[in-house]
Amino acid sequence: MKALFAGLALAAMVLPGVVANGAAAADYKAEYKLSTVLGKPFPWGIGGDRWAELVKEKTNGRINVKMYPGSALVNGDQTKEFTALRQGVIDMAVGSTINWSPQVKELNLFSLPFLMPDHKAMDALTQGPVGKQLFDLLATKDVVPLAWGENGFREVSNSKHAISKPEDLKGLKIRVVGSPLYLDTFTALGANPTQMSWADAQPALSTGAVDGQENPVAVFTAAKLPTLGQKHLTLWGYVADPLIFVVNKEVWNSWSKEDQEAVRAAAVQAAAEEVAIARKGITAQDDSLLKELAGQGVAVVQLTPEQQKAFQAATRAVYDKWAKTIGPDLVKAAETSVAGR
Ligand code: X2X
Repeated sequence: MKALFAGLALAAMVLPGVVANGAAAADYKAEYKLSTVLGKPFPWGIGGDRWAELVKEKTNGRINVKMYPGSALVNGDQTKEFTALRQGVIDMAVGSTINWSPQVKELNLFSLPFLMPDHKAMDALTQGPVGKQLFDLLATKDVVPLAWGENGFREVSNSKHAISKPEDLKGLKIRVVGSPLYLDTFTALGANPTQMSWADAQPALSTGAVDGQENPVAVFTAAKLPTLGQKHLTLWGYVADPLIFVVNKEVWNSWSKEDQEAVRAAAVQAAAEEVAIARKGITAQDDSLLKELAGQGVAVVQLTPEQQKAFQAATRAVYDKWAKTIGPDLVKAAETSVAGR
């Protein structure tokens, strides 16, 4: 009996990854750093937090995740997140396809103007062959993608006047995120786009250094952008950014099979919950968030299909140019998935 016990103790010492009585293996980190751009109460932050909570629960505390919102692990520069993730500076992330697009050009797919007409189209991409192809691609880049979440359809707002046709954007200074595709789109629409991080966007809006921005309604409200002078909001649904739940590959490989599956299940569950939260209040069935905005003095313009076509026509050349960069086959596959939704 004594000898058997000693033998087991020895095995636990010399075999990394052997877990005795559910205790963490010796090579597990005390804390895993999870990066997000937005924290709570944004849907994105709620999703990241929920993932951390579920991981702890499902691994019986063996994996302890701490969320770092505000792109804090990359000093607020959200376009550096993917590189930091590959390098292992970040262990895990819930990241927007837009912020990773500078490093993974295929992720620009979701930023093609008017590719996705509705949430169903988004689901057709993320939950279908296109989503699988993108996950396979990411898996070659030192990360393990686990689930698709959602930031949402990005609606344009500004402090000056209502936007219902492309000419209304003429000369407006619009803050855009860090993929050059957005510079092309807003330039094509006659606006004056300027790239900056989310951290810099809010002061720029409040001082009037920029006139407008584009972000999902859930972000617009949670960030209280109407209090920063953003009183005109146009629902044009030109692009939407999904979120991706990922783990750095080396970190992933350091975990037991059982813990890997627990982290995956936690991601799938947290992502599904997060998507539902991201869509709350902005659909035909439930437009409570839009009503709330009207109550805050925001003039909301909902484009008619005819009006939307004018924006689509004005950005068609941008679509065609970027389809080549993204990969014509991938774009074709996406168009087919959207058409068949
Ligand atoms: O910076 C933005 O606009 C945000 C928060 O939506 C992203 O990170 C893509």
